[in-house]
Amino acid sequence: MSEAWSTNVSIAEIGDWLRGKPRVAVLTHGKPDGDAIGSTAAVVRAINHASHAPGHAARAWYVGPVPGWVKSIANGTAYRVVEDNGLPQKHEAEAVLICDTGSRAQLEGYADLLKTEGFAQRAAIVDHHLQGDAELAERRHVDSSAAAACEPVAELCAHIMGLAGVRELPKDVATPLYLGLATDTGWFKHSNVRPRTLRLAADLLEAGADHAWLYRVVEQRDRVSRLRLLGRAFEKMTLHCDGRVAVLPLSIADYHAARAGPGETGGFADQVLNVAGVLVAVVLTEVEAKGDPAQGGEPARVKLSFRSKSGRPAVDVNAVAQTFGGGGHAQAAGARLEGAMDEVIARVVAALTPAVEEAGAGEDLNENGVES
Ligand SMILES: [Mn+2]
Repeated sequence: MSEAWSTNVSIAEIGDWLRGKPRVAVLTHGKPDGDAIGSTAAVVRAINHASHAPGHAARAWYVGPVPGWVKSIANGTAYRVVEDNGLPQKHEAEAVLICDTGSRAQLEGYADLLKTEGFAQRAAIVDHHLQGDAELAERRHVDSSAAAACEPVAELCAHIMGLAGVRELPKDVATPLYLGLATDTGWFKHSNVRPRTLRLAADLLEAGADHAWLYRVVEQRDRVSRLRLLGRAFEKMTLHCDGRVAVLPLSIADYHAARAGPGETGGFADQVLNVAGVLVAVVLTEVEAKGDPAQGGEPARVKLSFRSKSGRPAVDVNAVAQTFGGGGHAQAAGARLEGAMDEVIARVVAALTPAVEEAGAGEDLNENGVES
């Protein structure tokens, strides 16, 4: 019988359990983001501050690619990248704490460790996701109403250090916690922000979290090549469905002209959603053929990245992406299609039109001067 994905221990119980362990390996989902790195770096520091043993009692283990800013955030705190260092040895993983995920698929990079005998008995999870694999760890604290894993992890850090509250945390623990809270809420813009999110942010600021430094180090690190590519995408943007759908095609030639590499389009569609009246943005990227399709190579394709505005009216882009064999979330989804760019655009617009009609007009429609 599989266990339910829900809380079965309190934060205090996880804290007490961790405090008795000489060595703790802290894991998180692959391709770690701000919440993953923030929550793990904070708890590693809290354990090591509380530990009187010489050397580092706790260490984070990341499955990459890790973001370029990880060194600035970790700043001397022990971490290892699995691709470079392998998995923690048995003696290094007497206790395992998993933050910001409880999903086996997201922990694939640690598969050999997860398979070791008695792993679940040595493991605890602190997470905020709606789904997870309960059998991974015997101890679970899952708060799906938390905007970030850093919310329950902040409480855990205070408990491990024996403090009365989050406000008493040292600055080097408060700062990564603030990072997780800020990035998982889009710097406090998304619908997951609750009064308690802002109260925790305030407590972390009182503890000395350096929020302006964080924004600079983590967000203000764009490359000129990426912005030039974004410029080309905006230049070529076409609007459809009375300005409610924006389509941005990028060819291989555009990448060359901007001197940009693949993967530099992250966040483009979100930028387009800043346009008034636009409900859905689609970035279409030409992907070169790999080898001869007749010999098992991949034909040329167009990669689709859909984003839709939250709030009302909203379009479920996951449903649209699924009609192309892709998927994702209601507000962010992707797919891949074969065919020439113009052909693919026509198919995408045709698929989006009924969904957009059903959603209705944006209340701010046409403020951007779209000709109707
Ligand atoms: Mn998270």
